[in-house]
Amino acid sequence: MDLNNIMNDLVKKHPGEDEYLQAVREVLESIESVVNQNPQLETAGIIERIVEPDRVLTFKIPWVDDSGEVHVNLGYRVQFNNAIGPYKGGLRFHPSVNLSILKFLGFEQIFKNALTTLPMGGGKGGSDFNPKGKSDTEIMRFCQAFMLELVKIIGPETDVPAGDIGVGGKEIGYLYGMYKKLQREHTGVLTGKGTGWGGSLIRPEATGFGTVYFAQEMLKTKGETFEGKTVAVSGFGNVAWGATIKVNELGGKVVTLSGPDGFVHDPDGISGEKIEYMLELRASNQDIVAPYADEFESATFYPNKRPWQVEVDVALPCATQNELDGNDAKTLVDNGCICVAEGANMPSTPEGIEVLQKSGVLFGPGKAVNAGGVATSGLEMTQNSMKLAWTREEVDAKLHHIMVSIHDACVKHGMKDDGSVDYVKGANVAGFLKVANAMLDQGII
Ligand code: NDP
Ligand code: 2IT
Repeated sequence: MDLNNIMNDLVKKHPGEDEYLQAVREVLESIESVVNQNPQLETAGIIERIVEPDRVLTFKIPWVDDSGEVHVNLGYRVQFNNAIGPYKGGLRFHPSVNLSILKFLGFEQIFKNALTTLPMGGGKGGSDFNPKGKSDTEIMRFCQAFMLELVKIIGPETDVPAGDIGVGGKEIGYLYGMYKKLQREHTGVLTGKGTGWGGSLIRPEATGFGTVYFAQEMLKTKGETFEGKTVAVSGFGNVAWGATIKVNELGGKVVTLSGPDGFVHDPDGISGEKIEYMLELRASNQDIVAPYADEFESATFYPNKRPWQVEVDVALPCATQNELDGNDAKTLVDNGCICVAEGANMPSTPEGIEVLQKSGVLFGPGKAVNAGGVATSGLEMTQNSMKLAWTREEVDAKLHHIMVSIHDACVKHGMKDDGSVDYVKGANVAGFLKVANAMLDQGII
């Protein structure tokens, strides 16, 4: 089967949707041999059906700011694939949000969710609303206005949104409040809820913890651990925070954080009160990481630069898509980096991935590495259904187990003749096979 034809058709149908096309291309390149070995996939049109979302809801969100001015933002929910469970995936509030970005994220989410071993389909949503500088009441009114539309297509057995960039516990609370009022029911329709009203313990930490658990397994394949390793983290949000905590616990030293304004280098390591300060920085809604270097004199701020120029053993990109390119990858390799594990979604460009893989650096793609966030969302859904709450230790043990099993799946499907592991291929093939087999069983729908 010629996957190039499918890709070319998609490029014609969706011109300019670069991030979406980038994500599809990477998966199709990885699964080519599996598709050729399984002709029933072609007969059932699996590839043509899996690359298009089931449906996309777009809507406008009018809201009023504190000074009485009216604003109109765009809102979206992409319901991509529900072959193995209800649509599941986060909401992103960021000015850069557009359909291409949400389709790329929704597409990745299908395979990521399949890897978790839990019954969740793929979806994503969000808005071009910019939370930067907004007051709490403005964020509340915006979330309420957003839910007035989103409510029409979500439900605990249909589609279960969660957080992503710009959407954390606070926003989930406001969204949930409006859903509950409109539907007159208290159900697990969103994950990442407050732990006093249905949220799972460990969910805030889960993506970062899972990222480091996965990287730990990658390092193990080379007889290495985090003990004594220097680590570059990008971003300073939810994922960066969780990853920094766990690297510290495992004896490693995080020496960088970054924001859209540049990065900070703290050679003394980001631990203790400095990790607490990350939460303050994030809550300030100011969109900049620079104040860290004013607060802690061991740190230096580098405006408009990325953290990949710092000499480290391990790099954990935890900010956003396409933040680590071919040149960054080359610098990391030249500086002796042995492992890059993606806490963010698609942070490395295709050129970046190629440089890392060709240089023998352990490279873990986001859909495997950062699956701990949505996996713990799945555990939150389970607890909500059972009307039970598990302890921190129980959830953490399940998260750890899931990350090890995702690593095993990547090794199983990505092992190369020379004994090294192509984690990109492993993750794509394992995730794809699970969803494709479910689609085969369920007929042409
Ligand atoms: P947050 O909003 O908590 O943090 C995002 C971080 O990235 C912030 O520090 C943000 O700064 C920074 N950032 C945004 N744009 C840029 C940029 N262009 N350059 C450098 N830094 C930037 O989001 P999350 O931590 O939740 O998400 C981070 C990544 O992890 C995203 O790719 C997301 O899709 C992915 N992810 C998140 C999961 C979750 O459970 N939250 C699960 C799996 C993946 P600022 O806000 O100041 O712009
Ligand atoms: O990209 C992701 O996996 C997330 N933002 C988390 C999604 C979720 O439903 O928990």
